[in-house]
Amino acid sequence: MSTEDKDTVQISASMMCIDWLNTKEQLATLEKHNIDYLHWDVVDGRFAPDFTMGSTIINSFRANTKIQSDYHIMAEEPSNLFDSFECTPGDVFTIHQECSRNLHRDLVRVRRCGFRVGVAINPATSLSALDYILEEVDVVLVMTVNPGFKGQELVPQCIRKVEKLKTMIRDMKLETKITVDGNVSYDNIPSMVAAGADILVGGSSGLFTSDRSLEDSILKMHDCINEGLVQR
Ligand code: S6P
Ligand code: MG
Repeated sequence: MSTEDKDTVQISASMMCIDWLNTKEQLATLEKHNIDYLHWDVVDGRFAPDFTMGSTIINSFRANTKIQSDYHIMAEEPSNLFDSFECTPGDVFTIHQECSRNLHRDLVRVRRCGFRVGVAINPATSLSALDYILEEVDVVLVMTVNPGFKGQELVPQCIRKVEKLKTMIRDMKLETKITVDGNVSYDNIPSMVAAGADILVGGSSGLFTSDRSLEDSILKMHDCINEGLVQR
């Protein structure tokens, strides 16, 4: 895909999958190829197992790049964390529908912090959970694996969910973007894009792969995106 078309489908680099011993070099490659977002998975060890990154690590990257941030907060009662993360215009801040006691109130607060507002839903969560909230959000993040870890297998019925969500968004004449997160692999990208994904989270199966350079992986992802776009 040429850089002129890159707005059609964007790439968000999952930073928990970066090569931690070569972060400076990898960040430069992401910038050189105009990667759209850095995807920050924040896990609290309660909503999802394991722990990932906190604001100290994230802010040290942010201070060294112009790439926008795409925060993915996998934490119970996310409102406790709203003030912990820095924001520049265009950054996306996504919280889970399953984690928030009062989703509407939390989304209003996220917007007031200056972020573009995102809601994430787990594989087992129905789209009906978005019925009275969709018009308030800029991005819906459809989890295509269960939250917590890299390197998991796609939950295949989530592709059907993306397709249905795209139809809902079109019918409601909204501008809401759809992010897919989890096992965004070369095999899965074409069907994810064909179903309507606008932002792909590149992790260990598409972007930070063990058998290709980062540069090659980016080019391969663009090829797969193009394959999906022709199927739309
Ligand atoms: C999972 C997290 C994701 C992963 C990413 C892994 O909890 O939200 O952002 O880091 O999806 O990618 P992959 O290709 O290893 O599944
Ligand atoms: Mg994520």
